[in-house]
Amino acid sequence: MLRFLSAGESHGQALVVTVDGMPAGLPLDFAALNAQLYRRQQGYGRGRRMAIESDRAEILSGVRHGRTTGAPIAMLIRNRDWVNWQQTMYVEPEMPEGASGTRRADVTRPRPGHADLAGAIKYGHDDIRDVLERASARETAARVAAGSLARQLLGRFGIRIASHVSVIGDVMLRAGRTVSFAEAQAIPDEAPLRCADADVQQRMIAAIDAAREAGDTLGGAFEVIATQVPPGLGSYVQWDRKLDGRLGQALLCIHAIKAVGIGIGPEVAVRPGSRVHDEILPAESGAPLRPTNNAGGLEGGVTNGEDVRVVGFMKPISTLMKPLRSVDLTTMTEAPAAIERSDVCAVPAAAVVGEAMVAFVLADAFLEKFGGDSIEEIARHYEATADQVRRRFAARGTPA
Ligand code: EPS
Repeated sequence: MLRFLSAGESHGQALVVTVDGMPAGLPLDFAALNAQLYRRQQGYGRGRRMAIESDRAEILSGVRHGRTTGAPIAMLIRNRDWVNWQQTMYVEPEMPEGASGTRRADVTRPRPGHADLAGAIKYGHDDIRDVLERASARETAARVAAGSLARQLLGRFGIRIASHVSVIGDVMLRAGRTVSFAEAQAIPDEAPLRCADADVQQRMIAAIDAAREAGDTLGGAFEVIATQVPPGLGSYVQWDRKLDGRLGQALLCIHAIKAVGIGIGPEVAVRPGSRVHDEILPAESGAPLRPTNNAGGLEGGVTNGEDVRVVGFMKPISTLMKPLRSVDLTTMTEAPAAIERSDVCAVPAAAVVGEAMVAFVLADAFLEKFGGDSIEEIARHYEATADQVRRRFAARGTPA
């Protein structure tokens, strides 16, 4: 229903993203879109690049007088750093006159953990820059722009999304500590690591400082929470319609994400069934109550009306200032891996990207269930379904 394609290199002119499938008639909040891009740039442990950029999305199509028209929405995010890279990244066969920046030497020593080696083999590149420019996590700015449109669509129907950082290296929230949607939502964008516990956050900062000092990097984990998600998104009837599978893909395709948990995630493997499954209790009125939400709002690949909770586990950034061993591909001899300017830790940024990807997948599933060409049509379908569910449960206990 909803799809997007991005293009752009980390040090090229710009990122571009085209979002297709947005219904007509959605008023867009441009400031909210740019606020999401700003959030992605924050976080203790980012590198110098984030001081250069201040990402803004320019909408080129699909929007008129502030409202979506139903046509594809193309957006442009310029790279301010481009002025420093023109001599390295020019598009023309010959360096254009007046190209600025410096001409950088070829990158020939792949970084373990990055796409460098696999990409150079796959595409036959001698200069690994042809790989890393596109494999860079800079591309996630485009995803946040696309996700922000999806978030605004969901917001029209009361669905909201927040995130928090739960792990940095070996520092983590205490076991069993559940962060509510309200708590995650209340964390200020300026909080250094957007962790829900101030003491834990201080220890996380210390861990990042120690890693920087050691020329090392740190990964971690974040949780994305979506609230007021209507029941019935996704389906159990076919493998590719299961929403948990689609959310897994949405997070695993973010740079450096190596594992995903839904609800209590890997904990399900070690607890007995009685401590995993969320009981179903009768309510005074309305839908049955769930006293716990270990399932993260998904049963059978279908939303059950509880908050959707998804955790992303991120590996440490692969550019190490104290590089690991590698091979120089020109001489095939051992050499330290290349060093590119980079971040020590980018988990808070990944959390914002995670929100965007979850928003995108939820909006896609939302349009599948309630779809229409305009917001008005979708709203009619949405209200009618909500009403039907209300009536079904209101009838409880009344004799037939
Ligand atoms: C990033 C931009 C990049 C890196 C980082 C994320 O900019 P530069 O390479 O100019 O410093 O800061 O990308 C990586 C860690 C990576 O491995 O590519 C961004 O916009 O998020």
